[in-house]
Amino acid sequence: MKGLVLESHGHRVLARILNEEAPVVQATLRGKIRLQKLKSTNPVCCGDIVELCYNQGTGDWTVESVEDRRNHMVRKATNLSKQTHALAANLDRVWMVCSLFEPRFSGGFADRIALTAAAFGIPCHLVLNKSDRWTVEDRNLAEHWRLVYADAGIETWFCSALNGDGIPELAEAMKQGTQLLTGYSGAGKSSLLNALFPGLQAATGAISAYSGKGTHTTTAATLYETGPGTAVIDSPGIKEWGILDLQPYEIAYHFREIREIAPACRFPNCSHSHEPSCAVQEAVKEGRIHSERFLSYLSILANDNQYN
Ligand SMILES: Nc1nc2c(ncn2[C@@H]2O[C@H](COP(=O)(O)OP(=O)(O)OP(=O)(O)O)[C@@H](O)[C@H]2O)c(=O)[nH]1
Ligand SMILES: [Mg+2]
Ligand SMILES: [Zn+2]
Repeated sequence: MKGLVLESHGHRVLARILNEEAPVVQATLRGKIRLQKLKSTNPVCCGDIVELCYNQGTGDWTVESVEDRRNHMVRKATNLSKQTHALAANLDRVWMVCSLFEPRFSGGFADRIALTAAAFGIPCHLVLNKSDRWTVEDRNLAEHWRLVYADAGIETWFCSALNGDGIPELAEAMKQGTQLLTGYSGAGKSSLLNALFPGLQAATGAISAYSGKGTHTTTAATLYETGPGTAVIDSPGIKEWGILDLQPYEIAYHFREIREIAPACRFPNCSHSHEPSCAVQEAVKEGRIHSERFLSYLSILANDNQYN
């Protein structure tokens, strides 16, 4: 029997049996699946389609195999870590849910998520939540980021889970396929899902007044089916997004602004970090490439060199 994984907890998953009026079942992974995917902290993740088997004798369900994924979002637990962690599989879009403050927006963090989505061929959007708290200057800052990401080929949405601004538009955009919400803890992913899909009851948490950082309220990625063939995945907040091993040219390729200008560099294998007659560096100086994105690129490049 085929099942859709709704939650994954290491070697146990929660899955819904497909094409049947069956309830959700808990199933344990067969040892061979664990061995096949040793490098991953979670061999099966939400959004996976699995083959389930019911054991008459024990009354237990097991996951026999995992179908090949169309795509997935995978990161390293930290930059130093060798192990990978799969957030979710078989996605139609990734939403980077951020706020300007509490937690503070970080272009470097968003760019790492965007790079990963691009590397797996998944369209990615930016959401700036908590617009109810913006002053005029804050809104200008939000508009600035919107321009930066428009040049990167990433659409930005402003919204507030609190007062409902921008929610109908977002709800409409999420009515197709499977959507993953990811980002820092406390940015409002779960609140947003509750505002977008009333009745969902995703758990939310208050920001700790002491640290200004969110408390980790969502503990496991959870897939919620929102209609026939449509789903949203809430995921636990992330502190650091470790990029998988990508070659320098792949990193440059997935920064759209860099990809467009790179053919004008003198050296075909230019890394745009130190080479003479680099068209990308020139474009940054002239403001045709936003310096925020270029700095992200350089920092990702430097990390990678460290580990290769
Ligand atoms: N002012 C304001 N506060 C919000 C908004 N959305 C969420 N919050 C608050 O931000 C805090 C964190 O919200 P969550 O929805 O739990 O954040 P999360 O991104 O799911 O966090 P994790 O599950 O830890 O990753 C809560 O106190 C929410 O009430 C918003 O649009 N405006
Ligand atoms: Mg949450
Ligand atoms: Zn160059």
